[in-house]
Amino acid sequence: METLSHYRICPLCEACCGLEIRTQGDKVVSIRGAEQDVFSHGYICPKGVSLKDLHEDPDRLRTPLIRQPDGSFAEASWDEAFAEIERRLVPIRERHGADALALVIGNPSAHKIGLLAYVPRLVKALGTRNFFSASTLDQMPKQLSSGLMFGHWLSIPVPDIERCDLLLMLGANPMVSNGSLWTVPDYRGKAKAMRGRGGRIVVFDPRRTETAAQADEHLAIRPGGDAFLLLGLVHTLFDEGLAKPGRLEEWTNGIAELREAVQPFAPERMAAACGIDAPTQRRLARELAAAGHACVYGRLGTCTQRFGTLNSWLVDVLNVLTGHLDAPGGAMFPKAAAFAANTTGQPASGRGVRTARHRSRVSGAPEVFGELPITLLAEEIETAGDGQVKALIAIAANPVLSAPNGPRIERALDSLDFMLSLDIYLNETSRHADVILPGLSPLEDLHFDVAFPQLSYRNHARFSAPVFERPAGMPGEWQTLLRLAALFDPEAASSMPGPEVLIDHALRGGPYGLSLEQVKATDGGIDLGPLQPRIPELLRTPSGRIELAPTTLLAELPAVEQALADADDGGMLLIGRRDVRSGNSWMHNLPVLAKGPERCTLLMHPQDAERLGLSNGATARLTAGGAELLAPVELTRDLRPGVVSLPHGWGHDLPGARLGRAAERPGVNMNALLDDRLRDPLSGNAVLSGVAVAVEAA
Ligand SMILES: Nc1nc2c(c(=O)[nH]1)N[C@H]1C(S)=C(S)[C@@H](COP(=O)(O)OP(=O)(O)OC[C@H]3O[C@@H](n4cnc5c(=O)[nH]c(N)nc54)[C@H](O)[C@@H]3O)O[C@H]1N2
Ligand SMILES: Nc1nc2c(c(=O)[nH]1)N[C@H]1C(S)=C(S)[C@@H](COP(=O)(O)OP(=O)(O)OC[C@H]3O[C@@H](n4cnc5c(=O)[nH]c(N)nc54)[C@H](O)[C@@H]3O)O[C@H]1N2
Ligand code: SF4
Ligand SMILES: [Mo]
Repeated sequence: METLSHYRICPLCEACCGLEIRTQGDKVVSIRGAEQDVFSHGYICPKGVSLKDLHEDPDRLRTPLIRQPDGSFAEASWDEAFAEIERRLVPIRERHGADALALVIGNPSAHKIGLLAYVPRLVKALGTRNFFSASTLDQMPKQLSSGLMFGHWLSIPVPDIERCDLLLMLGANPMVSNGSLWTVPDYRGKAKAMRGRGGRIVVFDPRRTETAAQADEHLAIRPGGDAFLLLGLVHTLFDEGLAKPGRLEEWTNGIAELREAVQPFAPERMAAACGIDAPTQRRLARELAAAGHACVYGRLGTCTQRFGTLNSWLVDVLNVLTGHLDAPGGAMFPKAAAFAANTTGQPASGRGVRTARHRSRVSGAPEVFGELPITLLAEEIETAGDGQVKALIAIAANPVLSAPNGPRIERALDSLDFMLSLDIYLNETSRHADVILPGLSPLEDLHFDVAFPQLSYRNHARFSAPVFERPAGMPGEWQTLLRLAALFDPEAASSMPGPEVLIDHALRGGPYGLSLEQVKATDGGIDLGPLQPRIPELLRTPSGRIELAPTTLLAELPAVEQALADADDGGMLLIGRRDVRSGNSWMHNLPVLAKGPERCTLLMHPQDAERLGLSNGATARLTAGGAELLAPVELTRDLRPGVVSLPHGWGHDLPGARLGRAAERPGVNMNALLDDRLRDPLSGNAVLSGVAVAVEAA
């Protein structure tokens, strides 16, 4: 049989690698990195290879499922599934109003144009304010700080690593995660090249991660200590006369207010709370100011904290004050070929961002970027009254494992009048649904990244066609979403074209005036060059300037003072971690990733283990609030003493899920231990790291 070679962009993480997929008939023969890809140049990780297993996974859903009166699921046709949805979901909205229907959107939707570009249409048709997503488990703090500073939620600067001499990295592990809010395939190779040119990388992380081990300097920051450290660094810049924004000075508001506001936060006062001594803080501030091309980059570990928004802001404050924002080799803004709000409208002016246009019903949390904190989903379902959530549509989301207090979410889901899941598995969350509608295998779908070119280390335009024809009768997810929307508002659905038309339109209206045909004509995409300075053109703040000292952020500084007084109670702090062979909560069913050593272990420093009477392989009991977990101990000196680490996304032993392989080694759900009341009040983001736990031998 003839072997065909296909070019396919990987949808499994933010690195967006181009892959070469060889097929014979309907079989995948091999998957490797596509050498001709103008952006990823042949890089691939084990998850890319797992697309074959995903395509072939017998547990992956290929037809809709409808829950039967006995609780089991039966396969159904699409018409039957939609009839059930129409019969049960539509009346709930008629009876209880638009807000009675909530939406929860998960991570894979950021990687699928068929979901990302069409979910807004469903939201509009539903008219609900109860919109929740994984963004409040992840990057909402960075989106908020960027919105306040630069005027748009997705105007987020990224390290220009190919020209950088000094990279300070906080709370990120791109050697494993392959980058986040920074689309950078082959971080390892780029970091190596940077160091080869004499550049330096400094990593702040409570664990000596794979990224820290490969860097020049690792500083084991105390979990939750970033706000203290970053304030210490900003203070030093002012204190030592090193604050020199250079070209940006004329485009920046608030420098004097900021200088005043950070006055109390000298490194000498911050040292104990962040775990980094004052001379080191001062040295790093000086190095940052002196470097020709430098960048500060903070990611997940800095967002999933009480001061997530402050951290995200202070990272860019450092970039601005040292003249490294928007400068080659510094923190730069990509210019995407399509879909970027910061390339449309009037340059250097805009409306900025607003929050709290509405509030959550029960706790009164402000809306941010149209979303409410996902940690409040359960209470909106549980709490009776006007506007109570009675039905839920979950789209590519597994909050039972990925959000704090999963057991409470499970109970809440069970109490709904109706739940619909758009998911490719019958898993921990979708098992609670009344109807499950599957999507395509990634190999049956076209691919165009809407979000990640806005976060890429280099500008580019790429598209990939489906590898296989989709099975007869199987709709694309965009069609499923429009069909759903039409149940509530036929208008909203009818006017929306398919993805190819959408992409072509966005490319033509984009800053490079490309067409889809032009991009398709290439094998490996179009390189649009290194990042270029974009200030003031990029700014969409009402002032048309960078807002360095937004009042809502300055108003949080007294809370930092308070936390400083409360810091260090001497207990154990739990942090998370990621693994190369894992993708949040849903890839443990794929053989190529599931093999190898046990991954869901509790990492602990030998010093702590000795004190607690634990040894390698022993079982530890973790307790927090009323919850408890048992996990096998793995000793390592890579962890800061007093800190333990568990990965998230495990706990595949819940009854009713259909994940045969994952259930063989289920692991434990670390989120079952986390307190859903802890969040960054500004962005609504959950606190997932640095959480106090008690640890003992079981
Ligand atoms: N403790 C702790 N918790 C965390 C984190 C952490 O670091 N620590 N990280 C957080 C972060 S950053 C994130 S983004 C969230 C992620 O949490 P979620 O948004 O819940 O995402 P996943 O865990 O990736 O689950 C994705 C779901 O989508 C389904 N799916 C996969 N592909 C498709 C598809 O093509 N179509 C459809 N319809 N469904 C699909 C999967 O079966 C699964 O049910 O987890 C968060 N939770
Ligand atoms: N292989 C793999 N790749 C993935 C994923 C996956 O599950 N597996 N998930 C994807 C998703 S959804 C995302 S959002 C990205 C995330 O990608 P990254 O942002 O790189 O996130 P992590 O790899 O979780 O690294 C976060 C780091 O923060 C550290 N940390 C914890 N607490 C603190 C703290 O208080 N301060 C500081 N400074 N550091 C702290 C942790 O020890 C950890 O090393 O990864 C994506 N890529
Ligand atoms: S790094 Fe991310 S995009 Fe690249 S192959 Fe791996 S999972 Fe896919
Ligand atoms: Mo994420």
